[in-house]
Amino acid sequence: MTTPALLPLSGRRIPTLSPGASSFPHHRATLRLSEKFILLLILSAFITLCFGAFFFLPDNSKHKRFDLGLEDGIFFVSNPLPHHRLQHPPFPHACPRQSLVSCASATSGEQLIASLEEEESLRDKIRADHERALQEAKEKLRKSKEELRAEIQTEKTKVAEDLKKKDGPKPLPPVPMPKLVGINDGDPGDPDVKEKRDKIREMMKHAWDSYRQYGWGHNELKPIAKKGHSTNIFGNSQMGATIVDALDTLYIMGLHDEFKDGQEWIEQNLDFSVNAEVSVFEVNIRFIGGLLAAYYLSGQEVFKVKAVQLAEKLLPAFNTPTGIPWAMVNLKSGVGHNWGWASAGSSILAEFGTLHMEFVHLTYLTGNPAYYQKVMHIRKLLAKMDRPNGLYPNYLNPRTGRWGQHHTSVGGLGDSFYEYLLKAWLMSDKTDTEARKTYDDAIEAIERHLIRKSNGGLTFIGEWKNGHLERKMGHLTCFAGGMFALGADGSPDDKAGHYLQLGAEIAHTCHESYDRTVLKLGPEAFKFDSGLEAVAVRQNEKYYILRPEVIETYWYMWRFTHDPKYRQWGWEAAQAIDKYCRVSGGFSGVKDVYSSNPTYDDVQQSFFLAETLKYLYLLFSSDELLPLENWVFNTEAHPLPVLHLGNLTLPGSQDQR
Ligand code: DMJ
Repeated sequence: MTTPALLPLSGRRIPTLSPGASSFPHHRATLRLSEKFILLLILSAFITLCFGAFFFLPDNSKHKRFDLGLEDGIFFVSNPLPHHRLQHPPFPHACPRQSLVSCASATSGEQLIASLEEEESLRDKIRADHERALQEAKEKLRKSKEELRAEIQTEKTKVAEDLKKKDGPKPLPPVPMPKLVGINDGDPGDPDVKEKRDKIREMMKHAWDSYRQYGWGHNELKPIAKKGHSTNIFGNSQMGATIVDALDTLYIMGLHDEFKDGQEWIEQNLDFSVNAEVSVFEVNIRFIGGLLAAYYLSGQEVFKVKAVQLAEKLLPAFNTPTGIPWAMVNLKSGVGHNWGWASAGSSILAEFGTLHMEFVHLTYLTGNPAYYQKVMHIRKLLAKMDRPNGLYPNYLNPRTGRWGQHHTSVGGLGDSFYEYLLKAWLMSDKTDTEARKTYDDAIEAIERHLIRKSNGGLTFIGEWKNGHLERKMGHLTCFAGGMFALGADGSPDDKAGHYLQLGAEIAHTCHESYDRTVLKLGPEAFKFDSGLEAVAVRQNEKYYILRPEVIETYWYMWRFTHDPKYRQWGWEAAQAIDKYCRVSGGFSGVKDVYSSNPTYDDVQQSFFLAETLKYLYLLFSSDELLPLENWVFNTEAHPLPVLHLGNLTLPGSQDQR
C-alpha cells in the first residue's frame, strides 16, 4: 500500500482536545458558563457529525475503502489498511447492527482521545513503512538490468506456477469402485509350475531393467544398440509407452519397486500436450488401457487422472462427418487424418472398433457421457450398414460413411473389432446383449466364409479379399482361439461346446506354426496352400517380433479346459524366447524363425511386457488371480473389472436408446 492510503486520515484531521481546554482560547474570558456548555454541546455534535460523515461518505477509491462487515448481527467497521500494516484498527469497537450511529455518538471523550492517540501512532507507523518502501525502491534502482530481469523472471514463473496450480486437473467425481476380486499372489502351489513362473518373472525383470537402463522415458527400447526407440504409432513423442504398458504386469508379478519407479515417472513426466501425431487405437489400448488397469489394481488416483487427460486429447479425432474417428490425431492441435496406405482414405475397422471397453470405463469413472456416446455412435452406424456376405470389411471412409476395399480379416486390420464386441458384453456383466448379438452374427459369417480345414486337418482362418478366400493366417489371427473359448459360454443354440472346440483347433494350428520352425517361434504369417501347411513362404513373413497372440490363446484354453498341454506349449514358447530373443540389453525380435542363425530386429516391443510375459505368468498362476468372471482383458492384455452396474445407468446411455 502506498502513500495515498494515508489521505483519508490526514484529510479529516480533528483538533486534539485535552480535558478542560477549549480549542478557541480568545473567547474564553467573555463567555459565560451556560454559553460554554452550549458551545461544548455544539462542538461534540460537530465531532459526531464529522465521524458520521467519515463513515458514510461515498467510497470512491479502493484505497479509501471501508467495509461494513456483517457478522452475527454485528457490524464490524473494518480496517481501511491491509492487516499486515495495521495491527490496531482505529475503531476497534463493535456496534450492534440496529444502532450504529447512536452507538458511535455515545463514545466518551476519553475513548475519543484514545482513538486519536492511536491514530497518531498509526501515522508514525505508516511513515516508517513509507520510508522502507522508498529505501527498497532506491535499492532496486541500484541493481543491474540483468539482476532486475532475473527478478522479474522469477516473479513471472511464480505467478505462472500459481495459476497452473489453480487451473490444474480438477478432481474427478467419486464413483463406487467396482467389485475388485482376485488381486492376489496367484500362487500355483505346484513347485514345478512355480519354478516356471519364477522364470517368467525373471524375464520380465530383465526386460524392464534393460529398458530402465537404456531406454527410460522413450517409448520402446533397442536392446542391441542399447538406446531408446519409437515408431510412427507414437508420433514423435517420448511418452514412455513401455512404462505405461508394463505397469500392470509389474504389479501382478509383485515387482513393487519397479512399479513405484514407473509410477513416479508417470507422475513427474507423462505429459500429453505434445505436438505429436499418434495412433488413436494404439494410444487407447496401450496408454488408456494400461493406465486404467494400473488404477484399478493399485488404487492410485494418478493413473485415473492421466487416463482421463489423455482421453480428452483423443476426442477431437471423432470430429469427422460421420463420427468414425480418424486413425491419427495430433495431441496438441487435435487435427486428425488417416493412414496414407489405407484404402481410399479409410479408417480401419480394428482401430475405430477397439475403443469400447476403455471408453465405457472412462464414462463410468468421470460421469462424462461423451466417451460412451462416441463408441455407441460407431456401433449404431455399423449396425445400419449393409455387409457383404454378413462380413465387415476392414476399411470404412469416415467422410462418406462407405466401405472401402472389401477385405475382411480376423487378423490385422479386423481382429480386435470382433474381440471388443464379445468383451463389451462380458464387461457389462452380460447386460449389453446388443453387443453379444452383433458378435454372434459376425462370428457366424466368419465361420461360414473364412474358417476352413487344411488337407492335413488343421483348422485355419483365412482372409476374404476381393471376392475370394486367401488361405493364409497371421500370427495376429491366433488370438481368435482364445476369443472363441471366451465366447463359448452364452453362445446361441447351445453351441458352447462347438466354440470351445473351435478355440482348441485354432490353438493347435497356431502351435503347429511354432513347431514347424527351427527356432520354435511362430512366423508373422503362414499359408495353407499348395501342399504347405502352417508355414511362412515369403521372406518378409518369417519374422517373430515378440508377439503374444499364440500364448494368449494357450492361456484362455488353459483356463477353460485345464488341459496340461497348454502349459507345456506355453513353456516351449517361453524357453524359445529366452534362448533366441534374449540379449544382454533386453529382448529382441528375430527376422527369420526358420534360420538357425537368426538376426535381430533390435526392438523390444512394449507389448512384450504388457502381453506376452503377462499371459505367460498367468498361465503358470492359479485361476484365483484375476478370474475371468470378474475381469476382462483389453486387447493389450490390460485387465479391466466387470462393471456390475445393476440399476445404475451410464450417463448418456438414455440418449442412445
Ligand atoms: C497388440 O498391440 C495388441 O494385441 C493388438 O490388438 C494387436 N497386436 C499387438 C501385439 O501383437
